[in-house]
Formats: sequence, C-alpha cells, structure tokens
Amino acid sequence: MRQSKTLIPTLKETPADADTSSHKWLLRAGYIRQNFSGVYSFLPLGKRVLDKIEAVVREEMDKIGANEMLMPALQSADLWKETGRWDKMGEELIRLHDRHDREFVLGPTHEEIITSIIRDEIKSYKKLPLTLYQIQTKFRDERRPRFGLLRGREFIMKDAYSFHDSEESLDQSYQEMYQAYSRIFERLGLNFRAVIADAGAMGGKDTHEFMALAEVGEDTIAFSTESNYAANIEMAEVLDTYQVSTEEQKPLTKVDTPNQKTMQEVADFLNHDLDQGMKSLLFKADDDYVLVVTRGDHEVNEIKLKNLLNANDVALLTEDEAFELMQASFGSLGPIGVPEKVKVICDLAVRSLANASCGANQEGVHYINVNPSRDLPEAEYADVRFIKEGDPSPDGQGIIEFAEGIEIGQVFKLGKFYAEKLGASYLNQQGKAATVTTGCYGIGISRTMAAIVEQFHDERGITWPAHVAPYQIHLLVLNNKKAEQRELADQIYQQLKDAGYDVLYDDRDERAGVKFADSDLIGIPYRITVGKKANEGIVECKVRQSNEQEERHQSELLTYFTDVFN
Ligand code: 9G3
Repeated sequence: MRQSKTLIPTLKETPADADTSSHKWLLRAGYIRQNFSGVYSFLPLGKRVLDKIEAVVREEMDKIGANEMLMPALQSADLWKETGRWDKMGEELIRLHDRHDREFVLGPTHEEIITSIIRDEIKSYKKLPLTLYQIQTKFRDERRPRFGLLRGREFIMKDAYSFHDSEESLDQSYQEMYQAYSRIFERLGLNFRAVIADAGAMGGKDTHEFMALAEVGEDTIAFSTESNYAANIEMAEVLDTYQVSTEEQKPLTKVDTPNQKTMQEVADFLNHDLDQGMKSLLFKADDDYVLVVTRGDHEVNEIKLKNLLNANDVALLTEDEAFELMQASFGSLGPIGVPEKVKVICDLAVRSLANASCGANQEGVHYINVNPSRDLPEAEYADVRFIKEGDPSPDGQGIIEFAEGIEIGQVFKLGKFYAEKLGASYLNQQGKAATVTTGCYGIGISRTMAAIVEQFHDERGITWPAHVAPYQIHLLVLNNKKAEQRELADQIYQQLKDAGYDVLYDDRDERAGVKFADSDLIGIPYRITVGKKANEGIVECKVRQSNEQEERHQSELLTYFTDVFN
C-alpha cells in the first residue's frame, strides 16, 4: 500500500482525552478515531490489525471443530423476557423500538439468540456436542466508557457457545477451548495468565478469565511466586494456616471507648495492633442480616460472601440501618450479643485470635480479652476475606503476589439455565426429552488489540509483534524527488510484493524526520530506508522493537526477510 494513497492521520501531540498508553498510541498513529464516547472507527491500519487478530482466533476455533456463523445484533426483547434478563439487566442493556413499536435490544451477548436457534434445530443427542461461534459487534452502554478500546460501548467480540448432552462432554469442550485460548494469546505475543474467576451473574460453576498483564488493567490477579496458581483476587481462596494462639485466656471485659471510632483509633486506645482487633461489618444478603467479622487488618470479600450465602444481592447496611438493628453505630459493632435475626460469620483468621478486642454493640463501648472459642460459641467460620500479597498461595506452593490484568477472554460452564428458560431440549439416548447443557466462551477482539499495544510500545510509538502488525515491512524513500532513490524504492516495493510480503510504502512528499517519526509511531516491525546510498543499491534495514539497524544491498533483501519471517 502506498501511503500517498491511504488514510493514516498521525498526530504530533497526544490528544487530551487519551487516558492510557494504548488509547494514546492508537490515536496518534492513526489506527482509530473516536466518533462518540465509547464508540470508535477503525481506520485502515486499525482494520488490518483487527483482521490479523481475527485470523488467529478463527484458525484456532476451526482447529477444535468450532463452526463459524453470524447472529444478528438486533434482538427481539421477547427472548430476553423469556430468560428474565429484560428486567434483570439495567441501563447497560441498550433497548429500542422498531417502526411497529415492538421492543428490541442491541445485543451485548448472544446466549438468548443461540439457544433459541438450538431449541428450534437440535432434536437428537446424535447432533451433540456442537460448538458454534461468531465474530461480531456487541453493544453495552457502559456508564463510564474509558481507556479507548479497553472499555467501549460498541466493541468486537468472538463469542462461542457449545452444546452438550452431559457435564462430562461440556468439561471436554471447556478444556479444548481453554487450550485454544492459550494458543491464541501465545501466538498474539501476549503476556497473559488464565485465572480462576467468579461466574457472577452468569451463574454456572467453573469459569476462567484470560488476563493480559498490564498496569492499566482493571482486574487484580493473585498469583503464586512458585507455581502457576493464578486467580482473580475476587476468587483467590485463603488457606487456614493461622497459628492458634497459646496465650492464656483473660476474663472478658467491657471498656469505654468514647471517642474511638475507626479500627486504628480503637487499636491505639486499647494499646494493641490492628490484627488483635475484630472488624464487624453488617450486610443485608437478600432478606437476611449478616454480621461479618474479620481481623482488623483484613478486608471483607463480598464476592466470597455472596457465593458462600448463595445470595443474589449482598449490600452493606447504612449507619442508620445498622443503628436501628443493633442500637450501636459502625464503630461499636461486634459479634457478642447480636439480635437473633443477625447471623454471625467470622473469617477463618478470627478463630485463632486470643484476648482480642471487638465492639460491644453498645455506643462507645468495646470488649477486650475476647477469645472466640469461649465467647463466640454460635459463630460460623468461613474464608470471606480478600487475599493479601505475602499470604501463602492456596496451592501450598510459594506466596501470593498481585498484578493488574486486562480481561481479554473468559470461558464459562453455563449449565442449563438458558436452555431451561427457552425450552431447548433434545431426545436423549433413552428416547427421553432432556435439556441441553451449555458452555460459552468470549474473546474481546478489539480489547485484545488495545491490550497488545499496552504491552508492546515504547516512548516513540507502537512496537507490534510481527504476527499482528498491519504490515510486515515499512519501506521509506527519504527524497523521492531524486530519481535514483525513487526508482530503487519502487523496485524494492515491487520485488517484496511479488515475494508475497505486506509492504507499506511511504512515498509521500514529506521530510525524512516526519517519515521516521511516523514510522516509529505506526510500529511496523521491519523498516527499509532508501536514502543517500541509493545509487550504490544500499539501503538501511531497521528492526522496530530492538532498534538494531544495518545497511544491506538490495540483492540481499529477499534472503534477509526469508530468514526473519520463518
Ligand atoms: C447484558 C449486558 C452486559 C453483559 C451481559 C448481558 C456481560 C452478559 C456476560 C457474558 C457471558 C458470556 C458469551 C461470550 C462470553 C461471555 N455483560 N455478560 O451476559 F445484557 Cl448489558 O457476556 N457471553
């Protein structure tokens, strides 16, 4: 492609609204342009990168026997009403009316559509297992779109759905998909981790997220320093490796703490460390009241609490609600003497405390010398805290460290929820009607493009891995007013194209400095510069990522690139 004939509007300055590296470089290098908040156009270079990423995804999907199809973005609200998600989803679901005033949604995902197709087309176990996938635009009305393509309101996803007559069959597809995702992200050059994740609103049991490591990532990963254990911090379990204290139990005593409100103020006033205090938080879990007690230096993990209680909704009570229920404000809540209807759940770490302090459920009063085995006979103990860096890894190998990650893929064992709701059943081997079991699997295609830029850039621009770059070679002619330079560059361009390479040819009437700066921004892995030594047939070859450069004669180029690309 000749740059004088295409659209690559590079920018000298970073646009004000660029809020992360990938957003900044994709804008400045002319890959994308924002049309509206969270809505982008992919300019020619951006589209070529999307195509390269999609090609890798398609190859790996086809390799495991998944069948590509394409479903509509426009979805009837009826299906969403049948699954209950019309009411359950909030503002994020884009709803609209057609000319006959019928209700529709712009598809944020396709469980409803694909299950309705399976319901109508699959009648026998002989047709199972079956995996279908699409690469298609999704719509989710994010309240705060940001970070460019990382969190948009219209984005491109590969979503796959597998259908089974048994859990075992689903397990097998899940593993195949998991391995295919690992191959995809390896081939794309990404530094990623597959982490144990929370199924959230999707229900089902197993799910893994594929995270591209990047400091801008919105998810925190807990990973082991000595094994491949990795989990979304929401799910990382904490082992009960606490040493039960051998301290002799002192008598339970009430102490006035008139002005001490926070955990630190109480700990300082009672002259002990944070981890000798109990922190009590009052939650409403669906219709139940739950007092959750953790060590003063730990934090309640509401996802763990929700999964433990199998609750749909878990929320902290306000101070007023807490006072009404306990006759004490937040700073004085504790697990001793709670009303009947309040369940007490203590984190595992609390059980091994000795002579600890806690609120006395009396305004401005605390207990000291609390010994759970003696004073909390009713308490239930569970892993309800966030794991911390330095905690032992749940698999017993090494300790936990944190990293930020961008979720670029997720695999779910959905189970039967959608098939039951929509009546997708088939005749099993015994001739009985049975409900299909489903798995679903997503990759954020446009988000992956941004994740790659987050991992592959330097201070001058993007440094694409060869496999996803929009072109393989960037050919620059420094002064195409000089015949020997223009003719040599034209020859090389033709020669490389004939050899099957993707070449971007900067044939513009621009100064050398502009061409070098744009080439660094755009980030094509290999650059050939035709300049002063054109009359000797000598050109300069530069590798974008390593910056190494070397002069070569035109006659060596094909051999050089054969080595480089094989
Ligand atoms: C909605 C809206 C946003 C959503 C969903 C539904 C996320 C929703 C989860 C999934 C699960 C899998 C198939 C591919 C892999 C992921 N955000 N999810 O269901 F109505 Cl507004 O999309 N779907």
